[in-house]
Formats: sequence, C-alpha cells, structure tokens
Amino acid sequence: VPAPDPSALARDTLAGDRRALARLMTVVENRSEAARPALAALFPHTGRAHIIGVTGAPGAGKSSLINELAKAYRRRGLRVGILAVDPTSPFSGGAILGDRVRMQELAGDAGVFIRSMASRGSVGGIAETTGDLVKLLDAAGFERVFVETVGAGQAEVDIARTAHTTVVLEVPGMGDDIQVIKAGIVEIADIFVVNKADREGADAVAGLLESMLDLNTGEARRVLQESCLADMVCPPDSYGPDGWRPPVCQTVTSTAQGVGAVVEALEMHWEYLDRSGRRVARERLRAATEVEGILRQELVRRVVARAALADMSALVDRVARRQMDPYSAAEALLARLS
Ligand SMILES: Nc1nc2c(ncn2[C@@H]2O[C@H](COP(=O)(O)OP(=O)(O)OP(=O)(O)O)[C@@H](O)[C@H]2O)c(=O)[nH]1
Ligand SMILES: [Mg+2]
Repeated sequence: VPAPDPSALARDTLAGDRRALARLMTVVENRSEAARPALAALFPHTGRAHIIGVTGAPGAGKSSLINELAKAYRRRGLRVGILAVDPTSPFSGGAILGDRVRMQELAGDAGVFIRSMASRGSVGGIAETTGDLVKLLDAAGFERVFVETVGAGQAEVDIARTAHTTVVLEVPGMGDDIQVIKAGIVEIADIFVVNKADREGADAVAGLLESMLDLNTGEARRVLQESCLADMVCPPDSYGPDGWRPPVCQTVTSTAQGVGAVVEALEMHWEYLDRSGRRVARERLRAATEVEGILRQELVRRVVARAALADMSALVDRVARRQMDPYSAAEALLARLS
C-alpha cells in the first residue's frame, strides 16, 4: 500500500470522504510531519463545530451519555463526531470494546463519526493530538464534536482547554460524596450531570454540587490557561469569572431520562458563549495556548536535533551527579541553536 498523500486526504476529507478522514486521523495520531500541511490546509475550514468535553470517573457513564446525546442531535439533523480518549489505566482496559458495543446503534449512520484514540505513549501529551483530531472532524462538517476522557488530573484540564463546553459526570452511591467530588472540578465544569439517577443518592449529589457552586468564585478558571503567551496577549478578564452558573442535570441513560435537558443546557451554553463575547475570548486563549505548546515542542525538537546523543547524555549525567545545575545544562543545549 503506497503511503497516503496527506493533501489528497485533506481534499477528500473536505468532500465528505469518511475513509480519507479516518486515514488522515491516523497520520495525525502518528505525529507525522506529513500531517502538518494537511492540517494547515484544513484549518480555514474549522471553527464551526461546538466542541463538547465529557469527563468523569471510570464507569460513570460517559460513553452511554454521549451515545444518547448523539442520538438527540441526530434527530435535530446535526452531524456528530465522537472522540474517545482511551483510558491509560489498566483497570478500565476493556473500555474500547465496551464503547463499540454501546455506540453500535450509531455505527451505520453517515452523520456520525466515532474514533477511539490511544493516549498511551503519545508524544507531547494527548492535548495536541486531540486538538488536531477535533479540527479534522470540524473541517469535515461535524457540527457537534464530543471528546470523552476519564477524569484524571492533567487529562481533565487538557479536555477543558480543548472544549468550548465541559460536561462533568458524577454518580451517586459511591460512599462519602464529599470525598468523591474532587477539588478543582467546579472550575472546569460548564455543565454538571449526575448520571445513574436511578440509583439512590442522586439528589444528594446534585445538592452538594449546587452548594459547591454557591461558593465558587470562578477565579480558578485560570488553571486552564498556563501559557506565557496567553498571559501577555490576552486581557486578564478572558480567564473568568464566567457569569455562567453551571446547571446540574440528572440523567438515566438507559431510558434517556434527563438527556433532553442536557441538550438544552449544551445549546444554552453555546449561545451564552456567543452572546457574552466569551467565545471570542476563549478562542484567543486557546490560540495562544496552542501556539505556545507547538513552540515549546518545536524548540525542544530543534535543540535535540542539533545536539549529539553522547553530549546530551553527558550533560544529564553531570546534573544527576550534582556537578552541573539544570539551568546551566539547558543553557548549554540552547546554545546549539545559535
Ligand atoms: N444504573 C445505571 N447504569 C448506567 C447508567 N449509565 C450507564 N450505566 C452503566 O454504567 C456502566 C459504565 O458505562 P459507560 O458508559 O461505559 O461509562 P464510561 O464512563 O464511558 O466508562 P469508561 O469509558 O470505562 O470510563 C455500564 O455498565 C452502563 O450500562 C445509568 O444511568 N444508570
Ligand atoms: Mg467510556
């Protein structure tokens, strides 16, 4: 099989060719240099999709909820893209197969595109790759793009950075709810969903979330944008407080109970972002963060390309033995650029 020509794949993707889209996604996932011109060619065709991050504990029902939301959007005639970031945790290794089964009803629908991506071992973290895959779906004309990720540390912050709207799932019946609801979650959530509301304790979790929202100042949204460039070029009020109080919805995915309210909340948030000027501010923050991310990666790549492996190894040895401080080592490597 000859290597696919990424520009041809980009052209065919725009024309609605699903196979081209899938193959281009593989090129992007492999972080191949060849993806860059294709991504650049598609970039002017992006910016239409509503990007929706869905995060929560393993097994909270993220895939089930996305499945229901996708069906609801299909009934409204909108095209839906779904990216599931495979959990890195060995405990939920069966998730991909589970997702396939759960989302099977959507599988034959040309208005739906589902892709699982591996987060394991991806260079530069999942953030860049996910962002690029989202762009491909956006350019291909999917109007709602869901990104599912297990709620764990950096992955969660990354998703909130990538998405316009972040949905955080909680479930009742996990014991001490105050222990279960993680600190920092209020800062990244635009919409809360208490899923498995058929179980006891859903109202209590919802009530707890409401009281956490009462205390929230919105201040910490800043954690979403750790970028020197953003700090320099984006006005401080781009970071929040938001002026949007996250609604707390309750759902049962097996009966689709409450799913309509989540769709309404998603649409309201999308409208809110436009009406308040937040969307433009967020796009600027995202652009600054993204450019800086690429810049960092590229800088490291170039420095490493210039230095000999033996030299780098020797520098690392010296730092490890406390013969040289890490700043001086970095300086020595940076000097290779000039
Ligand atoms: N009782 C009940 N069970 C649910 C509900 N929604 C999902 N489940 C079940 O919860 C389990 C996990 O659902 P998934 O949708 O795979 O959850 P997930 O968050 O995507 O899981 P991972 O991707 O592995 O983190 C499945 O057995 C679902 O059938 C619900 O509303 N009520
Ligand atoms: Mg899942």
